[in-house]
Amino acid sequence: MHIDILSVLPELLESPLNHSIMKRAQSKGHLTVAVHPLRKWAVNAYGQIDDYQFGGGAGMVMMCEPLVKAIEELQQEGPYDAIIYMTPDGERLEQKTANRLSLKERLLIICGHYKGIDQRVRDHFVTHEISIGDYVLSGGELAAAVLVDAIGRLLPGVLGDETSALTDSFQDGLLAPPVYTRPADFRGWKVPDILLSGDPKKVDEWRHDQAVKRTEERRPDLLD
Ligand code: 6GU
Repeated sequence: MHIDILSVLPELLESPLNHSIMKRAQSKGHLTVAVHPLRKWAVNAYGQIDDYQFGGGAGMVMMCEPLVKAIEELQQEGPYDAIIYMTPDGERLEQKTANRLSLKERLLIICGHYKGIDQRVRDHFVTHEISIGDYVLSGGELAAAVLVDAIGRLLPGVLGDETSALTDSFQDGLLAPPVYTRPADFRGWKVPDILLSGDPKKVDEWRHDQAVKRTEERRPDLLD
């Protein structure tokens, strides 16, 4: 998969995308990510990319021209399967969104700032609008990093243990069960016997029961 990201603050995306699993995804060749500074397509020598909003009111709006020039130039490399705008008024990101997007080949992600981008870019270019939750961030970069991480770890071959994404919280509609590692007794706090029983069927049943219990307690909305 290839992901292009358009941003006014490209530095914000560097660290999260170049560590741990995202680093591995890229060095193994499953994923390429290119962050493009939007100011490259600024309308003047001052690097202007935003302007006052029509109708008045506080806050700047990201202009059509830099965004459209950037999108059209990047499209020369090949068509996008999705052009995603990160915005708090988008559709809330869920595991199924990440699953679906992980099947695509080429994505473009636009990070919003200020009051957001001119509506005409949304109308004529954007295919998906995504929010990462009901709170407001200063810009779309951290949200874009969340989205790329959620997608990147699902690409075949990225996770060491090929099955581990399948046992994540949410993949089966349930929260993940509790996990334990050595020692089996720490300060008298014991690991549940069943996990030491060596009976994989019993262990699976226990994990499923725990996942249901945890989901009932913490996220009953997921069981509806
Ligand atoms: Cl995608 N962007 C911004 N600026 N704030 C957010 C968000 C996105 N998702 C939740 N809050």
